[in-house]
Amino acid sequence: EHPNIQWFKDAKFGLFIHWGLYSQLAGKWNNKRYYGSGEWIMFQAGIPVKEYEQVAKEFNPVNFNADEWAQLAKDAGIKYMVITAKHHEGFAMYDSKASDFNIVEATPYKKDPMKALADATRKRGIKFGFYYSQFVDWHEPNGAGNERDFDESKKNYQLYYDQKAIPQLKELLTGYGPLGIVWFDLPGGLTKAETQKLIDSLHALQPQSLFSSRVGQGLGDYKDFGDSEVPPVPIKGAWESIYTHNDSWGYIEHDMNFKTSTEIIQLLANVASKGGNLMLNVGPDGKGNIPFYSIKYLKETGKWLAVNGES
Ligand code: JFZ
Repeated sequence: EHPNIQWFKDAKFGLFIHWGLYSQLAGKWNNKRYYGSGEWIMFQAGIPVKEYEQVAKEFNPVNFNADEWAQLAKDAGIKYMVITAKHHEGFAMYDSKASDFNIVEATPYKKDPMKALADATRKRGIKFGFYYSQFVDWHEPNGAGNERDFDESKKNYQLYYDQKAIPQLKELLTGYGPLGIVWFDLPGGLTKAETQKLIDSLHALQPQSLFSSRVGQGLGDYKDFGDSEVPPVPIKGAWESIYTHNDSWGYIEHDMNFKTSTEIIQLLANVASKGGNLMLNVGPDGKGNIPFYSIKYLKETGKWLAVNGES
């Protein structure tokens, strides 16, 4: 068991944030609407890498306000936040030296929102963490998942790990203060020994940081269930259920299927009764606004927790 697992076991409620270039597209491409997973639009709409790169030129989240996001989490009774530093699209939402496909180099915004968010959450006693898609990267010839732009038989996953994923993970673990969590996703391309080696080299940078089970090979410091999954019976050990507030992880303009505060509270109670944490996702838009109904229902949830919750 990880020596720093106790805060996580006690946390009960986390906030997941999917935010990237897909947020700018908002579930639409060439006048066609997509539904279900806004962060997969590059894949679903078959957008070529060169065209997708142009989206960065329109991404300018001028309304992003780290203190507002962190305060919303605080008011909602949330104890930890995990935000997408790089999703499958391959775009770094922070100042990365390892790839210039990042928010500072490739967009008119030119700033690193993750620095501000790391500070704003920690200032409020909320643990801060990064989601990082370590294997799937549709932007890179040697990353997994994009067989339309890149020939699979020519891929060298190890090269991608060495040149992008590992350097970027090291940037995230050294440039943003103490991280509560590194949330890996969709593992692949590494043996168990290689995965352990990756974990060890990253834990060496931040021993107190917890790594999610999607680092792969049955490793990781706590267990994540599948999306929108709660175990039927109580489970021992540290674990988390993840849900998104509406139907998509990344922002989709025409997805209005938000859970009410009553539904969120029921979900929290169900997960907590089995001994786990609920990490609920919101998808801010391309301007940096958290959807109106996410703000409304999260605040209502926080009001209820302030009266009826344990702490
Ligand atoms: C992954 C991503 O592909 C998706 O875009 C989103 O970020 C989500 C949180 O994670 O999707 C998964 C990964 C694992 C499972 C299901 C969806 N799973 O193990 O059931």
